[in-house]
Amino acid sequence: MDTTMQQGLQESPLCAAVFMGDFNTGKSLLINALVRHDILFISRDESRTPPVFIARSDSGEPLYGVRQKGESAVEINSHEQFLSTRHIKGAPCDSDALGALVPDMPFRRLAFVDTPGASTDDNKPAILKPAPALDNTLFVLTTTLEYWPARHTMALIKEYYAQFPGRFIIAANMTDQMNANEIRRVRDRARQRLERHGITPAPPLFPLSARLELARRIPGDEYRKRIKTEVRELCDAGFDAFRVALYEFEANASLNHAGYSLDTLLMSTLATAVTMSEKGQDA
Ligand SMILES: Nc1nc2c(ncn2[C@@H]2O[C@H](COP(=O)(O)OP(=O)(O)OP(=O)(O)O)[C@@H](O)[C@H]2O)c(=O)[nH]1
Ligand SMILES: [Mg+2]
Repeated sequence: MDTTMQQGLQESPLCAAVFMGDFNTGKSLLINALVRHDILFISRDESRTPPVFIARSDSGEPLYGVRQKGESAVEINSHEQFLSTRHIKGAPCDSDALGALVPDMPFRRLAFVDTPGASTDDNKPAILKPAPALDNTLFVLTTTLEYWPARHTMALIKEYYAQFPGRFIIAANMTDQMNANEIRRVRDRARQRLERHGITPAPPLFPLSARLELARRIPGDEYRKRIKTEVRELCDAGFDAFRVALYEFEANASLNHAGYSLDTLLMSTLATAVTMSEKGQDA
């Protein structure tokens, strides 16, 4: 490989899907469902985890790492350490980025970024601004089917749509909590509703359930059995369409790198852009 090509490799920004949205909307569970592993910390409380960068590993067991604030090296962690790295009341978090390499994950080149959920005034959403490091990035606003048209969600949608046209989609999670008529109604009218707010052409909105998707691979799963067939089918179809949108993004991205290491993930210009935008969000 000649030097120009190598430079090209280094400069090509990471191809990634960045998940953002309110806390407790299921961003982490959604990524677990996509990569088909229980990698990320899941909680009903605000998780206050630093941004997590996830990509495929070409071998063996999952690998976890952490980047400490101000350091340029990655430390390897156990899964337990990785799961407990977050802001816990009274104990500030010294890490600004976490990484995981997942074997057999269905996406070969697309990396995933889980960002801390936003909630109250003191934890406003860190909205990313266009930058070369984000040129290969798809933004996935994660909300719930029930609350997606809330005023502040609509404001976030507008903002991301304006900043990243054509690279922005909406995952309307927890669709398993709604009835079939309601799901179809939202699904069929979301476009109109977005366009009424001046968001034209509307980005795709996928009604889905991370919870049901994770259980899909478990034969006879009790949770899936409890959900009405019609609802389950709508959730599965929504998730399949969402997965296809991610595969299409991956297939169309200009990519030329061979594989990821925790270093290439956590020292990437994308990781820098995401962690910088989280600055000032610390507890
Ligand atoms: N019923 C149902 N519950 C879900 C679904 N997705 C997530 N949950 C639950 O919602 C809660 C929050 O999920 P997380 O994935 O931790 O949410 P998050 O958006 O990552 O939250 P933060 O990291 O705090 O921003 C957990 O209790 C999940 O089990 C879903 O599709 N259906
Ligand atoms: Mg989370």
